[in-house]
Amino acid sequence: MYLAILLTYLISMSSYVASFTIPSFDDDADPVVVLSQLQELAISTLQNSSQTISQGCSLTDAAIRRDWEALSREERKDYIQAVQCLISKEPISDPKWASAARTRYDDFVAVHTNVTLAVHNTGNFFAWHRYHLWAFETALRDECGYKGYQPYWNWFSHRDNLLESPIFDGSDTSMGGDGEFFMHNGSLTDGGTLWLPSGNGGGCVKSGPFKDMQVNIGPTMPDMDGFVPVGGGSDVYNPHCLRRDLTSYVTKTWATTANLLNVTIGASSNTIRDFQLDIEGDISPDNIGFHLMGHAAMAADGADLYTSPSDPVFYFHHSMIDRIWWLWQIFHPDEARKLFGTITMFNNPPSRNTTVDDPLDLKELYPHRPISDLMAKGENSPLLVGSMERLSGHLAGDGQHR
Ligand SMILES: [Cu+2]
Repeated sequence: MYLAILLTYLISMSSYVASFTIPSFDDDADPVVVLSQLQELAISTLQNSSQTISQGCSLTDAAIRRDWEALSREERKDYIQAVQCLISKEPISDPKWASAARTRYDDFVAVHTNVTLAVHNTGNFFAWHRYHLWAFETALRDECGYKGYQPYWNWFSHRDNLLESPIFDGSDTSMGGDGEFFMHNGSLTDGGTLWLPSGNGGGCVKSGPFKDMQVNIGPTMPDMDGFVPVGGGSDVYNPHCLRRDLTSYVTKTWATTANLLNVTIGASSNTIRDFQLDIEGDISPDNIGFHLMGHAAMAADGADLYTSPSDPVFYFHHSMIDRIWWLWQIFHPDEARKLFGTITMFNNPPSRNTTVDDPLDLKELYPHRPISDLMAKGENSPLLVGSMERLSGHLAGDGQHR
């Protein structure tokens, strides 16, 4: 994850500005191929920038987040086991703000739920989710013996049929399959302004390792028709089964080469403002943006603005969001450490702009770190200094498919 930081740090320390020629891409090309070409371009940009990193780390030392599809069966099982381990552990969050949390896994749902209005459509959106993701990954590693890093969901693979994705195929090396069929009339997403058709699920996940998963928090603000909110957030204990309605319509419509190119090197990529508005779906009424897209494709628990980390695929989705931010940062070094937005969701109520000194709030679960820590502003950043095992990047993106 911090490879992005390292890169921007590197660039800022030198008068050398990464230069590269952007090859021309075709909107009709396969988005999976285009994404791996963009990644190669990013890596070679990094390699050409410098060989060493000031904090004693180098490109070759950076930890690597990988595509779930590139993991072996054994690696997938190790990851699944680590998540199940977190689910089996006691929570450590304070019941004063997380009385509904019953497991260590729930701590991460509860904290997201608790700070939702301060971390979406705000200036800290990318950085807060980067920190939350790192915290979850660190818990898997430090508390559950996981040796790898958080895998990501490449939205462009199996975009036409999510049921075929190794993440969702319901096999024993998946993150569970679709929900059972539940009669409903689609979902109302994007703040209730856009109707999306139903998939074939909507009920409890009934296949794969998470088929018996109990969700304890939410729904607080679900999009799916017939999925009734309980009122309240991390203070309302509402044990229910994990529900999904895998909706390939969503990925088919928006996980396109044109949208990918637009946010990484195209018209929406030139400023942090446009990049962020595009990812969060606010730049064009025709495009819900990659962030909402991933959530809406899971639907049900995974699409709840507040409690979406209830679905473990949340972390796969946000790992991919983080990867796109990382790619964008490499291609736009002058914008890479800038922020766009205020400290309130959609600036409502009106508030000041976010600054890189603002703390990222994970309650008492992890230290409140300034945003600059996650963007390599400070040499004194505790996350950067000498913490090799904490570094994680996206170096070997796709690897071999097995
Ligand atoms: Cu979120």
